[in-house]
Amino acid sequence: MNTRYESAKQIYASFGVDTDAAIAKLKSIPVSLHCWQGDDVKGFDTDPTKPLTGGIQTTGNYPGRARTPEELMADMDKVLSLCPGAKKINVHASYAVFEDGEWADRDKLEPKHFKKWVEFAKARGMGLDFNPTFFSHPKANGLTLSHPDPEIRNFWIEHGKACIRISKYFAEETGIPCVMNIWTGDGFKDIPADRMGPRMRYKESIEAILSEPFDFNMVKPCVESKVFGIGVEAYTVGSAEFALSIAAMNKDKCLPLMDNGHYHPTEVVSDKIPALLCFFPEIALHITRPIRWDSDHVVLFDDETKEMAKEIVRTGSIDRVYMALDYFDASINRISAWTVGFRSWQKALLMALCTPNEMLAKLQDEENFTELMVMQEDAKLLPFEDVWAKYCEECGVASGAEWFAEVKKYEKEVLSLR
Ligand code: RNT
Ligand code: ZN
Repeated sequence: MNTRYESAKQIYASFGVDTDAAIAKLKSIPVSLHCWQGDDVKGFDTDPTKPLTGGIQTTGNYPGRARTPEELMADMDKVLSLCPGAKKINVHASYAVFEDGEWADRDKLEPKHFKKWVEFAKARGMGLDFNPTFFSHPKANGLTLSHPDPEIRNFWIEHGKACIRISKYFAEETGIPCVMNIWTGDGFKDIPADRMGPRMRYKESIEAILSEPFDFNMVKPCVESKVFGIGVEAYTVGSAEFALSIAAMNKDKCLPLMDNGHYHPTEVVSDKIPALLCFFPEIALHITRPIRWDSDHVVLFDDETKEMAKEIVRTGSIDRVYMALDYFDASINRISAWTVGFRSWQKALLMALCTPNEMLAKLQDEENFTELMVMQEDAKLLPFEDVWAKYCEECGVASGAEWFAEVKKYEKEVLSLR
């Protein structure tokens, strides 16, 4: 194995790539693991038999879904043990852990309801990210932060503010900045009579949430855009232009978040990353795999995933991009779904770090497009597997599919008993 790595290292060196440095760098890049793959985005604060709302949908009914915080955290631990690299945990507000029969509505959530998550993250030396939950709730019927009824709007503004306070608590407890993402499925199924009204109300609501005091070095509020959702096909309040503009106009307290499932199918987020980095000091990403629409399939090591990682690395922006996974597949073993997605993004980052970016950019600047094509194709066959194997070995995880044996064992011993 080490001989294979030594030989690969030499081949990469001849392209000007330092694989030892690539491996060391990747170990320092935190990637946020979303808690919601483990339980089909159900959370713990509402009736789990009620459907998911907000225009998103999990499909499939593979057995073994996590039903309690304990089950979900145990499942996440299994995933963490199978994945290389630095991790953060991404929690939704609907995953509040209530104790002793206590319950609080979304506008009344407090840091104490997330103590268990802080303990979980701290014990594993990880940071936490957070998301207010503007869906799957009786007051989330079509519109939330953009609702014409001030009472409903205020309820959700109070939820957003509560979530800023919880994000502060996460950052203070872990010492690691907390990315807090605002996404709503607000929109209409059919042709609206007023497109601007809801957007003006959404804008004012987001600004009201951001008026809650926080330190922008430690809490990173984001606004995530979307093109459309299920049952919300005609109009989305938080469109791309809306979300980008609100982030641009509130640059001292908010970042844009791009989810690569949230654009028209021929648009690519890999191209949008360097566009935003020309203007925003920091941006955030939701990494997913859309098939024909925002289907939230498991992230794979596919071309667009690689291209997104490349843009982050070759623009020198690793420290400017907050990366989080966002998908939910209920049709296969959920631990495996989580693990494949996390490992795929790790592979994409490592491959990007092992790409002869400087050499290729030089060819482009010299307008040597013929050689650029030849070298880009050549670089695809570099002995990446050997570098990946070395990285996994150093991180103490399997490099190949041997990890799946662990998942099968866990399914037999734990998941199948649920
Ligand atoms: C939905 C958005 C959003 C959610 C999570 C659960 O289309 O992508 O980010 O997936 O908040
Ligand atoms: Zn998303």
